[in-house]
Amino acid sequence: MMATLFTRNATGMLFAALAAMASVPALAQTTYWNLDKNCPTTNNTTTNGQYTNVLNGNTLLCKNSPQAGVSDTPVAALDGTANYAVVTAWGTENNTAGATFSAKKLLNHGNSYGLGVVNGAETSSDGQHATDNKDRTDAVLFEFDPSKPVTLDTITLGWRNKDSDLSVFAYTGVGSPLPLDISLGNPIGEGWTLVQHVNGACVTVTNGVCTGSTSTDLNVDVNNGIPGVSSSWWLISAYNANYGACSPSCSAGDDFFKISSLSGSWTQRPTTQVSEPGSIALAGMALIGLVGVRRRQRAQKSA
Ligand SMILES: [Ca+2]
Ligand SMILES: [Ca+2]
Ligand SMILES: [Ca+2]
Repeated sequence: MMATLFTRNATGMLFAALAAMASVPALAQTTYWNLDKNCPTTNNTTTNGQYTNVLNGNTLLCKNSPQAGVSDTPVAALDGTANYAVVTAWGTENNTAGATFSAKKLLNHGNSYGLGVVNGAETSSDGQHATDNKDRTDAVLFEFDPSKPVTLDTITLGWRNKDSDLSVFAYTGVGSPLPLDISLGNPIGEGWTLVQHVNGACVTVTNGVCTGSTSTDLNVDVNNGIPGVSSSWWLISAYNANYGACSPSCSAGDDFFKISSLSGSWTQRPTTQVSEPGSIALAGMALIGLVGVRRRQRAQKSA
C-alpha cells in the first residue's frame, strides 16, 4: 500500500516536472511602427510629376516604438535588441489574374501621411503616388525580425483618396518568402495566407461613387480574419478581385491610401527549448524516487 502511494507520488511529480518543461510561456508585448515618423523620409522631389530621385527596389528601415503616433527611439525587444521593420514596395504591371509583382519605389510621404508605392510612371498628380489599384496593383511588404514574429492588430491609413479597400496577407510557409514570388491570385504564392480583406470606407459618396480625399486617420482592425496569425512577413495590398471575394463588398480600381502606422503584438520565439534548472532537478528527483520504489517493490515480491 505504501509502495503504491509512493509510486503515484513519484509518477505525479515526474508528469508535473515534464509538463513544466514543455510549457514555455509565450511572451508578447504590444509594439508600434509609426511609419510616417520613424521611417526615413524619401526624397520626394518630382520632375514633371515623376519621382526620379527614388529607385525601384529601395528599402526603408523603420524603427518600432513603445507607443502610438510618436517619433522616438525604438523600444528594446524582449531579448534586449532593437527591432526594425524592413519595408519594400511591390506592384504588378496590370490588374489581370496571374500578373506578377516586381520591386517598385517606396515613398514615405512623411508626418501624418505615410507609405505609398510608385509603380511605373505614376505621378504626384492623381493619387497614384499612394498605395493604389488604379491600372496596376500596389503592395507594401513588411519584414520583421524572423525571431520575433508579429501579430498585426491595427493598420492606420494616414491619407485616403476615394476608397481604401485592401487585403492583408501573412507568410505562413516554411523558411523565408524571399526572394518574393507572388502574383494576383488566390493564393498569391506558396506559403502566403490571406488574413483578411478590409472593406474600406469611401471618403465621400457622390451619386453612389467614392470621391474626395482626406488626411484624417482611419484605423483598420486586422486580427478578425484568422485570429492570432503571427508572421515575420506581412503584405498589405490595395484590393484586387483576383484575391477572392470581399464581404460585404469591396470594389477594385478606386482605392488609394498611405500607410502611416502599424500596431501589433510582438512575440519572442524561443531559439532553443531550454528547460529550467528547477524543472530538470524536479524531474530527476521524481525519476530517482520512481526507480527506488520499483526496486523496493521487486525486492518485496522476490522476498
Ligand atoms: Ca501607386
Ligand atoms: Ca496605380
Ligand atoms: Ca474600392
